[in-house]
Order: sequence, then C-alpha cells, then structure tokens
Amino acid sequence: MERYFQEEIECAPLEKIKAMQDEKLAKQVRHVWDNVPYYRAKMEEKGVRPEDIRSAADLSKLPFLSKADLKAAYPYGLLAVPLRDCVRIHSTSGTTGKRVIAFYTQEDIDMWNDCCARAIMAAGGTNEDVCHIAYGYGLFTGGAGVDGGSHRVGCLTVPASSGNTERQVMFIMDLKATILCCTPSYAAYLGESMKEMGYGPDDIPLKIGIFGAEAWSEEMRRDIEKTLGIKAYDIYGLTEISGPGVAFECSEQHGMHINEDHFIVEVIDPDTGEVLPEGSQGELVFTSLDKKAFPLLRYRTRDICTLSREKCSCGRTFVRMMKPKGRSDDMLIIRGVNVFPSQIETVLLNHGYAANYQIIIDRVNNTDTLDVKVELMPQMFTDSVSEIDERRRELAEGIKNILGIRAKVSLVAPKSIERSEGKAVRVIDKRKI
Ligand code: DLL
Repeated sequence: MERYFQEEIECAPLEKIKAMQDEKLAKQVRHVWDNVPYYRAKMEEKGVRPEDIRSAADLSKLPFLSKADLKAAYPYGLLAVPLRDCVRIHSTSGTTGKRVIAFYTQEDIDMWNDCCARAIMAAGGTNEDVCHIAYGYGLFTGGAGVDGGSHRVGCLTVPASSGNTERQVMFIMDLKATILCCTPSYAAYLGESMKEMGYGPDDIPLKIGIFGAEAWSEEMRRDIEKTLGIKAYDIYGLTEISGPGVAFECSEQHGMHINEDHFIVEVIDPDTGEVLPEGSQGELVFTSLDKKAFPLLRYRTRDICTLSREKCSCGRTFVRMMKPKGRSDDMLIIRGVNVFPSQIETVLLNHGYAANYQIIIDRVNNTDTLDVKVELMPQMFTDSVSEIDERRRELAEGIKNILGIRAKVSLVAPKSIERSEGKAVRVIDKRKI
C-alpha cells in the first residue's frame, strides 16, 4: 500500500501545483528583491523587475545563481531575513576554498522536515519503525534533515551519526532497526562488515534503506539490497536548496519525485544556459519557493540528469528526476574525452565488483594517464597470476568500450582502499594544469 505524508499535496492535480508555484514565485521574487541587494543587482543588470515575474513561465527572465555567486556573497550576502529570525545554519562538505553556508528560519526547517518525512513514508516508513540514521550530524545536512523527517513520521529515531562501524552494527542489531539512512557507499561498507561478522540478510532486522548524498548505480543498489536484505531507496538534495528531501523515490523506484510545491526545477544546457525541453538531459536548476532565510532563485546545481512527467503509478503527480549522471564539475576530461566516474563504476559493477575503486589521473610527458584501482572481491582472491591478468584485461576492455580510451587497471586486495564514512572520495586528479 502506498503511503503519503501529505497526500493532498503530493497527489494534487498538476494544474493545482502549477498555480501554487506561480503564486509563490511572484511573492518569492519580491521577497528577494526587497531583501537581497546582491540578487537585486543581478536582476537590474538583466533589466528585470519583480513585476515582470507573474508566473513560472517568466522564470527564464531571471538571472542564474551559481556556486561562484555563493562564494562572492559569503557569508551573509544572500541572507534575506534579519539574523534574529534565523535559527540554524548548515554547510557543504567542500574541501577547498570557502564553504557554502545556508541559513534557516524555523519555518524553513519545518518545511524541510516535511520533505524528509515524505521521503521516509514514500519508502514505506511508519511510526512503527526504528530509524537508524548514520548520515553525519553537524554542519552536513544529511543527519539533521533526515532526523527531522523521522521525528515527523514518528519513528523511533536513532541519531547514530557516522563512524564507529562496530557501534553502528550493535545498535542496528540490538534495537532491531528497520530503516537505515546513510550514504550508499557507507551502506555497502556496513553490509560488507556485517557479512564478515557473520550476519546474513535474514539475521539483519533492517527492511528499508534511504540512501543519497552521492551518485550510485542500479547495480550498487542490488548489491546493497542483497547483503542487507532490504529495499533501498534513493533520496536527493543539496545544502543550498535545504538538504536531503528535495526529491525522493516512491515504491515505483523509477526516478525521484521533486517536491514541486516547494521547488521549481528546470533543466538547462550547461554550456549555453538555454532551458531545454522536457525529457532532455542537462543541468538541474532549482528555485526555492518557500525558503525565507536563504531563498535561492535559479540555482545551478551542476547535477546532470533528465526529468520525466510520465504518470507515476504511486499516485504522486510531482515530476521525477532520474538518477543524476554525475556532476558537470565531476566530469573529467582525459585525453580530450569527457569521462564521468559513474561510467567506470558501471563497468566494474557489471563485472561483479563492488564500488570500491579509485580513479587516478596524472599527466606524464604531456599525455593524460588514467589508472583505475579496483578491489578484488574476497571470493575472487587468488594466487594465480594468469587469472588476475585475465580479470584485469576484461575490465580494461570494458572501460575501453564505454569510454573509448584505455585505462591501466590494477587489482588490489579486498579492503585495501580506504573507506569513507560519508561521501566516497573516488577520484584523485594529480594533473597540474
Ligand atoms: O548531499 C544532501 C543530502 C544528504 C542528500 C543526505 C541526500 C541524503 P550536499 O553535501 O550539499 O548535500 O551535496 C549535494 O550531492 O548536488 C549532488 O551532486 C549530490 N547528491 C545528493 N544526493 C544525491 C543522489 C547533500 N541521491 C550534492 N544521487 C548534489 C546523486 C546526489 N547525487
């Protein structure tokens, strides 16, 4: 049976959602114009005033915001309410330069919690569940966001945060956790660890996984589902737009429904900025309609994906985004060829490996080198050099077929690549260009 947190909105007729968006957008543009001089200057530069934006059809008249704007306006330049109305910040996990800081009023947090509650209920969660949250708590939005949703649904919430795998396993087993929320790479690692501890899928009480914060493939989903004995759901979001729960998967598991009563989504050509017709692949751009403290208009996410308005049998009318293909800024250009790490991952998973790998790029004598380091699965471990060579050759050929360029593949011992407790670090680019 399909469950909804707010059925009257999640399943509202499209016309009703569109009308709601039009009304909210006009108000939000006015709010930004009045309170954010940085964005107002951008609008003035484009010759557009708030009264020009009457509905979502006028959206393309507005200027984009990008990460560069967030840096330029750091830290308070995009804040749209007095500081006394803000109750919290969160921040991105960026490792270089200034981090993005997003601000929230209590209303903003309430709206975000609702979005996460929708995600948990769409995955089948109820107040009977024990929800173990192993996303990081703190500046990262993962822990706090899903935690708020779990409270709204009424689950018994276990705020485990990340790290200390043995303790995670102990709580999952002792409290009979039924929902696990963490990054897919950590879920895979937990699964491996539990298997080593002797727990099979039937011993593990978990039923549902809600995994996101990084790209993961269908193959990885199947692997995690098998080891943990669960059904795994995808959840998407970003700090700038609130955090997890901007979009979530339903029982249909064919794309993630975007919470369109709170966010307008567009797909644009990342090179020209042109808005693309429905169904095209391009960069996702979000406009937040309800956020008061940090109301970003036309924010360029860099995430590459496609949308579908096809009717979903779950009854939800919100548009669906397919799994992001990676970020346009994750795209590597190796010997002139565009390479997404997810393409390499697909080859590995198709050949029976887990997503434990590293892509190392360097430049030797003015030529790019591509090394792919892959962990052998425990059952593949062998002393036979010819067997290892054959496996290596197979993978190199698979990668060549997909990318059109050669990679040097090395197979390393199981568990020899360092694990991340949050988002996985899979690319090491040593080129100094
Ligand atoms: O990762 C928010 C989040 C937390 C989402 C927990 C889901 C679960 P940031 O750290 O700001 O926020 O990173 C946002 O992560 O632009 C995507 O590139 C990527 N991302 C997030 N969810 C997914 C997903 C959180 N389900 C950036 N699939 C986004 C693919 C994802 N990529």
